[in-house]
Amino acid sequence: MMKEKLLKLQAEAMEKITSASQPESLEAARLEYLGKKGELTQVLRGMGEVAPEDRPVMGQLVNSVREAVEAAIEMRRRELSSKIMEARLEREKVDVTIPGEPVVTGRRHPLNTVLGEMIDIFTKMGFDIAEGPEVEYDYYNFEALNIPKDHPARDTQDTFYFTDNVLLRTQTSSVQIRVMEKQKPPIRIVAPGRVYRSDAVDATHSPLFHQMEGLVVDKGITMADLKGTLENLAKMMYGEDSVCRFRPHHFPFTEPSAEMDVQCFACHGEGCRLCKGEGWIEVLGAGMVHPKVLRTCGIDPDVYSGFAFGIGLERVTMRRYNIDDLRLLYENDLRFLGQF
Ligand code: 2NL
Repeated sequence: MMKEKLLKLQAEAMEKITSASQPESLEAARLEYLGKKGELTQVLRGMGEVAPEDRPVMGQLVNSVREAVEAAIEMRRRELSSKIMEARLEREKVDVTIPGEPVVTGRRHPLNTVLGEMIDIFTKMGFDIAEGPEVEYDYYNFEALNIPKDHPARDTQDTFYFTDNVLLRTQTSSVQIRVMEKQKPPIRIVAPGRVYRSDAVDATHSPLFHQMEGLVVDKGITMADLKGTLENLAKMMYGEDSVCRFRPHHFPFTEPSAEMDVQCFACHGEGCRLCKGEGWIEVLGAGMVHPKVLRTCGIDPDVYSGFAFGIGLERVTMRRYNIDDLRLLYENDLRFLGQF
């Protein structure tokens, strides 16, 4: 009687265990048979009613049923947890071989790259960066720079005027005049920025372009300081082995004035397409600040002297990246800008 009951319980338990599809239903089955109030536990409690001579056999039977049920539960537990793991692995599967989506990133504009490099070079040489207004008084743009009323640079053909006295700056010298007005020497500044000239647009002209001017004023500044500083600039920009030359020139605001060339890095002075057969490439204009300019700014030219220079950023950029048309720098065509 009891044996039959036990075997029936075992069959029932096995059925529930193998059909349990969740850890929760498996645990419910375990409690149902092996828990404190479980069916098998009850049978074990009832052993007292079994005749003493039958107890060893029945005891063994109860134990073997319990062990079989426990073993089945353990097996099913493992099956379920590996099923759960498999399902999870499937769900969280990542195919690391799928090619990545290209990320479209912005780029620095080539003019800005060149500007950044030049600011870096001058900062390392001890220069400060100075800025000033693009809408400027005639006085700061021309008058203070020893450019008289009848000078061709003041021709309305070249300059955008708002009124007789207010204009768009044609060079960033105006920034440097403002600094000299306010600050006592020593002065060591570069003034980068937008400048404007009333030019028709073509491959080499634009009404808006960018310039970087530099100014050094102190006691005992000579042409040797000018040459040393600008040769250093050329070496930092074009390489340690670049060769420079200075040619006499004329600017109203410097005396003496010069232009600096670097030897063509494509042909090393032989003459080629890049340098248009010259062997040299013009890089900048410079000179010793005119005594009249210093005096106008309240600096005594008998005590102080200085040098100044101006560099066109577009020219440097076009040379650097082999760009043959200035307009490409302003059109913001992403097919062009994406190349740098
Ligand atoms: C050029 C030449 C130059 C200066 C700019 C300057 C500024 C002050 C006083 C004296 Cl406040 N000079 N600037 C001097 C020489 C040349 O630029 O070819 N620019 C594109």
